[in-house]
Amino acid sequence: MPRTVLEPRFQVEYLSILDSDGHLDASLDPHIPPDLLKRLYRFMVLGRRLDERMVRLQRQGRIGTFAPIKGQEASQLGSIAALRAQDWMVPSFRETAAMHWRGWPIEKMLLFYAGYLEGGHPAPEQHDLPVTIPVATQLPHAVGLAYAAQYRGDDAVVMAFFGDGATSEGDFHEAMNFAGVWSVPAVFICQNNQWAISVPLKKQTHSRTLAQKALAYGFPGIQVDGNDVLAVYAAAKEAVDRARAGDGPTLVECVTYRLGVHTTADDPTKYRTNEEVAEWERKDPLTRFTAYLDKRGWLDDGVEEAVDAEIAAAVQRFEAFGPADPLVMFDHAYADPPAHLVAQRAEVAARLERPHADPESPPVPSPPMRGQRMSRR
Ligand SMILES: Cc1ncc(C[n+]2csc(CCOP(=O)(O)OP(=O)(O)O)c2C)c(N)n1
Ligand SMILES: [Mg+2]
Repeated sequence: MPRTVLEPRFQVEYLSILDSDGHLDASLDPHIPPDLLKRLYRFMVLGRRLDERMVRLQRQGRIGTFAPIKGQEASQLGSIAALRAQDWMVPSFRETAAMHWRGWPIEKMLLFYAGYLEGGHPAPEQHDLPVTIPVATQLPHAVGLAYAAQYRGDDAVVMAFFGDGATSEGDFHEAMNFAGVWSVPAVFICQNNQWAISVPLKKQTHSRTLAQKALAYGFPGIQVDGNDVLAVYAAAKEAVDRARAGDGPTLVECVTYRLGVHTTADDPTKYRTNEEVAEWERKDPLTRFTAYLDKRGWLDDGVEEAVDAEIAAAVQRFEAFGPADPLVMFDHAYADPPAHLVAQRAEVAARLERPHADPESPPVPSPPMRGQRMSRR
């Protein structure tokens, strides 16, 4: 049966500039100024060291569950470095290094993971959304922000982060569809770290790449070596420039690997092999970038010591913050809280007032009338 070829030109490109030994493909050199390279390096080292410190803080019970970034420093920082301050960052839940680049103080991120409401507030002048735990729900928000920027004529690009697992969610596809239809100034950074908790990539999709999913929505997708900070930066910069010029969205798939646990509540030895991890450790983004900078003579002394001191000072500020107010957990989810939550809040408030009262006979407040607002302590 004769058929007509409608679209013969679909293609998905792959970009890699720095190999695992830190050798540069000179024909692809994006000529990033040394000052920016040094800044990227400092933030990559800080991202790695902060991650290690946060795991220890969690194990000591000083912060709660969090998602480490080890192995994904180049994906996060190479991409976020392409944004300007007036642009918008929309994170998922694994972007500590990128958030720090955007100006989130370390102590504020620690407060978030210790359960403080204050840890989730971007500074008033900051164009960032807070951490989003529900997978992929931030993507329609990102497209809404980009649509608003386009509508108002703001000179702003929106960069949204998500994982390989998020591409299985309806929110991802709805966001991509509207991004394409409205041709919004958005850049989608998919950190394909090969795993969605214990579910491997091959169980998420039968597509050859995640980048190609953009083609179905009518805009370009590119796959990059996500452990090569130069390649990530080059691809993200091109995508941001495209968006800023009014040429619409791009999906950038960063092929990387989560070297650590999914969260501090996870044990990856239950579902993946040591050989697999060792293979990706040889492609560590930090080792190869260090080797490259060393070859160029751009490796400054004392970076590790300086970032460790910065982290230690931030941990001290975090610990001096004073106890969190447990009643805050009842705020903000509902404008009109249901009766059982109002009763629970009153019970917690009473226990806080009389911490030594007999726990067997808690005061049982009568449920308030519907519509009654809860006030903070
Ligand atoms: C809507 C929703 N479903 C399930 C979860 C539980 N969950 C948290 S992270 C995660 C996997 C996400 O995988 P991926 O998108 O690849 O991101 P990664 O964790 O690898 O960074 C799941 C299923 C959730 N947070 N939200
Ligand atoms: Mg993943």
